[in-house]
Amino acid sequence: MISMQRKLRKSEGVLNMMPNILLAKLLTAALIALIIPPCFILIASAQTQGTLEVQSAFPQLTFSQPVGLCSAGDGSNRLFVVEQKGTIRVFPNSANANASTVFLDITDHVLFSGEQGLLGLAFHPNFTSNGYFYLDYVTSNPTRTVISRFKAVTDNPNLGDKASEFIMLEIAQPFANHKGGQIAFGPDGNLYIGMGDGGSEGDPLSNGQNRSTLLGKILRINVDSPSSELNYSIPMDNPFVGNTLGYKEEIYAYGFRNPWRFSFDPATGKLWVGDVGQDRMEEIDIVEKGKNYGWNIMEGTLCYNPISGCNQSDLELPFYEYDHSLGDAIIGGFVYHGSLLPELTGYYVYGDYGSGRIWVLAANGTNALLVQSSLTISSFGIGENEELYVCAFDGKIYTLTNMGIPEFSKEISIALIAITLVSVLLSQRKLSGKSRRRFQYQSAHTVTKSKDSWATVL
Ligand SMILES: [Ca+2]
Repeated sequence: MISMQRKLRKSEGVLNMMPNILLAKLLTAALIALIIPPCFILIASAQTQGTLEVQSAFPQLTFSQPVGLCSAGDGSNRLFVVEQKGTIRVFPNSANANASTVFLDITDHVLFSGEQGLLGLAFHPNFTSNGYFYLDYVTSNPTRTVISRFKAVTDNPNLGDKASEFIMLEIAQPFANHKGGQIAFGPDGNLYIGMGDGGSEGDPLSNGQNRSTLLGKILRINVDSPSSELNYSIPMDNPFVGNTLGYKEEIYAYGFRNPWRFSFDPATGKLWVGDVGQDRMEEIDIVEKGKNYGWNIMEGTLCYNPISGCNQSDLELPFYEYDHSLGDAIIGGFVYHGSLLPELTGYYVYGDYGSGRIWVLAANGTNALLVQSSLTISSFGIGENEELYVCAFDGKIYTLTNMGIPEFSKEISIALIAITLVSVLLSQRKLSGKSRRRFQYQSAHTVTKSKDSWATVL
């Protein structure tokens, strides 16, 4: 910017010798140079205060309460969006996609209210050959979570067969919130299920610490080999297999409040869980078999019950946590392995429902803000291309992108035309020395300020 100021000064003596038309062109160019940077800043500042921005991934598609996104892993490059009311929509993973179709509609099965609804979808690792996919939804009379298997229509992979439902597991729900909802196949081929503590506030039934209930747990079941008593089987190395204390053998880990979203890092096999906090702390756990993640003895690293002096022995503290000055409900994300943002490779990307912030967390615990978005983030998802998508309650699906130079908007174009006209009019006058000096001062000031602002944004 210093060099630009110098050039302006040098041009002072030249101005009087120029024909009007050349003067107009010069002024136009100078004004464009002055006006554009602030426009960029306004655009960039409006969308982000982090290093990335969110961008609508499928501008022509809008969904109703999207709470999940995934692919079938079958090479079709389709995306499936879970709508909380009880539908799954499918569309080709293309920014130009202009329509989605209903893959499955079980709205008549689903209790859709608050945190309840159709909450999770996972395709079987062998979906290509068996057509199986699994759902986690809440239903009524009595209120309960249902984990079901469905099958895609054999000759139409864009249609799930509603009549094919095979209920794997039902879990009674005492209250209307904290349902968990994520289901995902782990690298071991087993189905992992995130179950909340059953709801209300503060875990009044102490489900998180009670290993005789499936509430407040991460569960692990083998869906491929039903047993004599169950529509699934218990993996032989589940931590409480064969116990004589009445502990549920489906439990993989316990002490969770509302593990709404979790994911596996395909590179390390680690299970990353975002456990939604009560009033003070949101936490991320890297969950290992058989361990106790603390709720409701602790909320993050803070004692919850009792509020001080709690017994922390044998409890796993969070891998990372943030307090409620930064958000109010963690939305667990994914370790990134896409190609569009190579600087994020191997880092965990997650967000917050209330604040719209999206962060990146390194394996060494270093955390950084990526985007301060205005979104009400409900979930993250991964496509077959390994790229990361963000589901938001405005009905849109977003991606993260680097802040590029925005294309001229209509408004900016109009402004530039207006500036050009003004500069032409100005060029018809003989500029006085006074007006030239004023112009120079404003130019240099504006440019310098713009640079500072731009640097701040970056
Ligand atoms: Ca915890």
